[in-house]
Amino acid sequence: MITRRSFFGGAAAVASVGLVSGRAQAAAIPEAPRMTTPATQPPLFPSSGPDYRPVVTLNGWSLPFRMNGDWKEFHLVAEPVEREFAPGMTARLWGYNGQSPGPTIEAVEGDKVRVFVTNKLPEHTSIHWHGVLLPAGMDGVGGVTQPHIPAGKTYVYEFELKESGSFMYHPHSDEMVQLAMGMMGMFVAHPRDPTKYRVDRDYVFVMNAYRFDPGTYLPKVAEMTDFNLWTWNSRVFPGIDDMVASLGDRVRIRMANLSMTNHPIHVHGHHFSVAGTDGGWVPESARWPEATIDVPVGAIRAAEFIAAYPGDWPIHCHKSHHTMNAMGHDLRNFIGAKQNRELAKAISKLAPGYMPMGASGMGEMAAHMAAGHMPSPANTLPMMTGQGQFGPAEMGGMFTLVKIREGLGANDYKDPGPYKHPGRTVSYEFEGEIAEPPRDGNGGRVEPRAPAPEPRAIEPGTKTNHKGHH
Ligand SMILES: [Cu+2]
Repeated sequence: MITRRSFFGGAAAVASVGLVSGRAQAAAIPEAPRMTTPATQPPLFPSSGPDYRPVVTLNGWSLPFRMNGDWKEFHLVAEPVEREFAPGMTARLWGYNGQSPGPTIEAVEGDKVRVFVTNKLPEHTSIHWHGVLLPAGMDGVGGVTQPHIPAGKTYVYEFELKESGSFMYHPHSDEMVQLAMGMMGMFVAHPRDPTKYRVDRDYVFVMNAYRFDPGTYLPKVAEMTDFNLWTWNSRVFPGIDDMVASLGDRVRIRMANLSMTNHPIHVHGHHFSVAGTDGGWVPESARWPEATIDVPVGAIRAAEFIAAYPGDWPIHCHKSHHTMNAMGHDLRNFIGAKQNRELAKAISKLAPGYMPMGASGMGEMAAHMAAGHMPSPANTLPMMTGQGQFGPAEMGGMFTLVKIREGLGANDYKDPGPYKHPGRTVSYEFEGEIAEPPRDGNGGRVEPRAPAPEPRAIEPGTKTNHKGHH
């Protein structure tokens, strides 16, 4: 065993793989697998150690581990990555093992967890294990509980999981920049008893916000308030995969928030409740039904529900500008104004990012963009986009679908395609005679009102009756 002092003590101590092997066996450091696709990977069933139902990380993956004696060992590599937010836009971010966010780490209550963290960033970093109960020196606060991990070095975190739950990891070094660059991931601790808190589907994602100027690839890292891309696992609609469930499944969705504002997450067609937070499980008796669960900043809400009704049900942030992409957030309201399409084209050539709002709303603009009538800057997604089976979805940002179908296999996460609505169960156009609908109970006639009284000028210095004037 090497002591903490010698381990953290100097460059030589951590640079040498041989030194680590003193306590971590022959292959001193576990492999650090990388993921290069943003496609949702199948759940990673445990090949050793206690049994659990693994989570599905939306557009992400879980980090493989190895057992070393009774330690469960993982290897995270902090590094620059490329991340496709949705087809048509790729960002240059910082992340872990090839992606932003990093892979989900899954372990079991009671496990001894050892995480090697290699820093391939151009600056120092650290990892804080948000919500995990651990020794103070493993808390990952650069400068406070440990030295920052210098570029090029590898540090080790070791802790025994005292409890199961939903947690996160993220840097506690140059934090505003490193979060704005996409450095974050989920940490899931499964109950030791696999029958406890059992669900049939267990999804996880972490929410973040970015600020991209049109046509750029790097997020602005000093942004404090004016973010314009709202992401789940660094993806935006239509790039966020669906969450699939079989009719009757108990579904858990663990939603973490490392952006700088809250996200009220609304599910259609169902009621859900908070079964756990980053502080632990909520007792059954303390849960209440919701159709919208607010996820505060720096928090996790593990929502649970029974997939009781078949269909394609939206789940999305209820802040309407969070279900839009970056393009054109500076729009003026031109509803009711006539605009010339040629003029719009000319202006947008001079001012990249200029996007006139439609005279009758923005739906018309989305259609123009889709038809190629409107130029859009490189690497920039339309503000409203996506296609449903009945037409344009006119969404973006934090939006996807929960797809519930009868009789899916227990581990079938494939997109089942658009929902086939049975019989006459889709809203339809009324084709009968339409009489003028009565208004104000007088058949639609607007009675002239009494004229408003003439405003009277008040001479300066005139005393008024207003009380409470100081
Ligand atoms: Cu939101």
